[in-house]
Parts: sequence; structure tokens; C-alpha cells
Amino acid sequence: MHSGKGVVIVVPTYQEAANLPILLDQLLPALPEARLWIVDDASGDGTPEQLKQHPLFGERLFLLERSGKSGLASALCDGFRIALAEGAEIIVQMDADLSHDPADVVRLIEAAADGADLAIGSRYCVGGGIRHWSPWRRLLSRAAAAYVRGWTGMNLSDPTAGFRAFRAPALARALESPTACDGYGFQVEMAHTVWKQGGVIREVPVVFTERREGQSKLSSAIVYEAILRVPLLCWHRHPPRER
Ligand SMILES: Nc1nc2c(ncn2[C@@H]2O[C@H](COP(=O)(O)OP(=O)(O)OP(=O)(O)O)[C@@H](O)[C@H]2O)c(=O)[nH]1
Ligand SMILES: [Mg+2]
Repeated sequence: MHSGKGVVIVVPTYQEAANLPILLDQLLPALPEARLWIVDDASGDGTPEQLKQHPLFGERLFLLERSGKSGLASALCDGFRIALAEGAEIIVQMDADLSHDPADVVRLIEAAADGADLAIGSRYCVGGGIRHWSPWRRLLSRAAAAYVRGWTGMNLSDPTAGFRAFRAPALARALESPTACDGYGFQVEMAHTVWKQGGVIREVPVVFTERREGQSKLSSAIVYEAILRVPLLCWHRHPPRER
């Protein structure tokens, strides 16, 4: 079992005081050598204060405080850059709202350690699943995945998923390409860049649980943004080069 050595986990937070302590309680013991960077956008609900009181704060739990809500994509990119600057070999991204099960992180890390440039926690490959979503939400998410496959040519069952592990060189290369989106579209852009650059992408089954506490921060604008921008990726539909 992977201990988390060489791993940095990036967790963007905005008003997750009800969820973050539970996430930390589960995640930190599961990966005793991993480092965690929380990227918080001035949550007014006590999220950063709570974190600073944690016994592991400053040891292997760290906080990047940003001055205001600037979006999920830029929070992730700021966290990624810190992780790379710290010399991380594998960088994980996960949400703070307990939708991404800490018990699944080790398998994502192992897939990356085993050669995947990008391991995606997939709800739709065999063994994956979703808890507490309406049939309508499931249908929309499946339709989004098919839309992405159709426009990009990437053969991924769950290209919008935000539970991922990158190998550092692939992430560093991907960060050099500009992205335009903030939510689901950003996840697609990052996967597409890794794919375009000839990276190995592997899907790892995970069970996603709808958040119980706090509110979703992703708006309908994020959905429209993805709908409009994903087709632009079709200019790079060609299959990746062999490496
Ligand atoms: N730092 C930062 N974190 C954000 C921002 N927007 C969302 N987040 C965090 O990003 C993660 C995903 O956001 P959610 O609102 O749960 O979005 P989602 O999971 O796509 O939507 P739901 O399924 O409705 O939960 C959570 O940990 C949020 O707290 C932001 O602008 N800045
Ligand atoms: Mg969520």
C-alpha cells in the first residue's frame, strides 16, 4: 500500500467548514507521508481558521490563502504549482465536499506510480458509481461525457471528473498550455492536454457521493462555458503520438 511519500494532495476549498475536518480525519491517516495543500478563497465560514488549529498544520498540512473567490481552476493551478515547486512526484486533486472518497485516493496514486501520467477517478467505468444523484443528473453527466468524447476523440468514460492523480512531468507540461475554462471544462482541457502530448491516461473506478453539507459553487455558467468551449478542442482530435 502506498504511504503517500512524494505525493502532494491539492484540495480547493470555498466554505467547506462542515466537510473539511471529516476529510482530513480520513485522508491524513490513510496516507501517512503525503502532504496536503488546501487552497482557500477567503471562505467566510471559518474554513481556514479551523485548518490552522489542526495538529498537523505546518507539518504536512498547509494552507494557501487567496484574497477572494477566484474559481476552482485557478485554485487548482496555484496548488499544482506549489506541489511541483516542492518536488512532488505525484499530485492528486480532490474536492473537499466528501464527494471524493479518501479511501479511493490510494488506488489513484498507485495507478500514477504504476505508469499513468494521469489517473482519473471514474464514475462510469466498470466498478465505478454514484450515490444520491437523481436520474436526471445522471443522464446529464453521461450526456456531457458523450459530448466530450464526440468532440475530442478521447476515449474516456468520465472526462469531466475532478478526482485525479498526475505524474509530475505530465502535469508540469500540461500547465504550460493555457486553459480557458473554470469547472467541468477545465477538467476536460487538462485531460485533453495530457492526451495530446502523448501521455498515458488510465481510469480508476471510484464511487462518487453527492455532497451532504454546504452548497455547490458551480453555476450554470460553468456548464455553458464547457458546452461552448469543448468543441474548440476538436482542432486537436488526432490520436496521441506513440512514445
Ligand atoms: N478555492 C476555491 N475552491 C473552490 C471554488 N469553487 C469551488 N471550490 C471548491 O472546489 C470543490 C468542488 O466544488 P463544488 O462546489 O463541490 O463543485 P462540484 O463538486 O462540481 O458540484 P456539486 O456536485 O454540486 O458539489 C469543493 O471543494 C469547493 O469547495 C473557488 O472559487 N475557489
Ligand atoms: Mg462537489
